[in-house]
Amino acid sequence: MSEPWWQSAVVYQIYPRSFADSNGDGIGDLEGIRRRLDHLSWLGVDAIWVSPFFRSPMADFGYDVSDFCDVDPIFGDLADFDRLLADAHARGIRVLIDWVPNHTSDQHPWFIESRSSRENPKRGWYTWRDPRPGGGVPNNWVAAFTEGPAWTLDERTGQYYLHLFLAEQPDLEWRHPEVVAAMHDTLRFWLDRGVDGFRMDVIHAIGKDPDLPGDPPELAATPHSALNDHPSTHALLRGIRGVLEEYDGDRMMVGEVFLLDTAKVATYYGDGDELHLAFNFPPLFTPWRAERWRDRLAEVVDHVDPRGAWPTWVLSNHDNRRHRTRYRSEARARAAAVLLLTLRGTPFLYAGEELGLEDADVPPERVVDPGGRDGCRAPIPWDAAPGHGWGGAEPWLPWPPDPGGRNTETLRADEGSILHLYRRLLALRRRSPALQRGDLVTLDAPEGVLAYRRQPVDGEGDPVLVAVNFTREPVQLEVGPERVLVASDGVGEGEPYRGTLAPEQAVILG
Ligand code: TEU
Ligand code: CA
Repeated sequence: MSEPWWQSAVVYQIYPRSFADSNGDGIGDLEGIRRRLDHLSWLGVDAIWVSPFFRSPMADFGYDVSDFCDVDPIFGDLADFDRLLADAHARGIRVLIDWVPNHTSDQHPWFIESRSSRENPKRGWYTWRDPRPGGGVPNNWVAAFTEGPAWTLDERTGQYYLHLFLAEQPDLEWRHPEVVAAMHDTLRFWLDRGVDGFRMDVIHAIGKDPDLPGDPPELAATPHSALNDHPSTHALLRGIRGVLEEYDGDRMMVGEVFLLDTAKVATYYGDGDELHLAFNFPPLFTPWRAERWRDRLAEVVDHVDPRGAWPTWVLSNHDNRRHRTRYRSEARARAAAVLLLTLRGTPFLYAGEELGLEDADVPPERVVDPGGRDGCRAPIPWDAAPGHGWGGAEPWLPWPPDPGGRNTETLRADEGSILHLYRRLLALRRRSPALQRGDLVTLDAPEGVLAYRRQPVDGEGDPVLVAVNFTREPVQLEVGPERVLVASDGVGEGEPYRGTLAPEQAVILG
């Protein structure tokens, strides 16, 4: 039996506003993505995940959806989507879209109806509660971004509605069967169009405790979205999985489970009947230290593997500072790329990390995101010319540092660049069954070094050995007669390994 495609795939996240602009309005769009598919083919990614492009008032730049089954005009239209999908598929690139099931926009027709009166048939599609006796919010849950209450009073009907994110993002009430049915239909809409699957936004939050118990006082400053872990979500996920299984062709779902605890994250794979993949975010918040990374690997071995579940790895996304910024040097970003692309599991790249982009320095007057996440959403520079491939208009956010040097065209012309390193890593992964699906065995290594062997599962292909020197010193590491397949700094590739790792160097040996 062949293994599912998403286990060996490398997925590339595209934040559509920031990727490529086709019509010179300074905002990236679907046609812009389509025109840049050659870059992705050349790089060698297997799939793209496109962040939301649905109709939206853009209070949260598309994560506030007012129509799940249409494209926002700023990004194009359904025909543009169909063309993007067809052209991606023609290149063998799968397409995942971003489904936002926890909430809608407050401008979604469902919510407009729901808030119109207490008797409206859609009242129960959202979570409405009376003020507490004597007035005040129903519980102490805190919303993400604002750190204010997760409740907003609707003056007209005298009740509060729940929103774990912005007030413009009311939470759907998944205990209501009509919500389940309507949301399942939004999946079918896109599955019918041919998408290969979904990234599912804050999926762990869709089921809530119907009693809405307050969060413990010591966690009262933590957004409830990072704490919500109610058992009812698991049955909802099995229902969602059932919708995907109505379709052929290995459709998949990867869930954003924003609980910073790998043991909890692992439960969302269910018994092989919930998420196919779950994002595990503790590594994304892990500093550049060998011991800390060893712990992260051990957590996956302890909690994900025993379920027969397949891990994921991610270092950057559209919500957090890029790892190039967090780790503060290109040498580390290169070594981190070797790590990310050689661990056991599905790696997710965030557009621009292959260019070694740092977050943009966004002056206060240009900050537009209520969560302050603008820096990592800076536009991707495509060439060295002043518009960097974005046509005339000033893009919606400032450029990342050094767009004249750090752009796709300039780095493609430089074989020693980080972009070429990513390409070589992807090419090696693609031809190495050990890297794609092999077991991972951690090896003894000197302090500050993480070393592991990737062992082919069924004797298919050769094992490879990976060593990452997290320190600023050269380190001796004896591992027998091996050849350097890839080195993060390019030094010694194709030559026999000499038994020493350079400072902050990572190598793949085989
Ligand atoms: O993010 C959910 C989420 O939990 C994060 O925003 C988290 O609070 C943040 O990373 C803290 O570091 C998802 C989307 O990825 C995000 O862009 C949306 O704003 C949010 O859901 C609401 O839809
Ligand atoms: Ca545009």
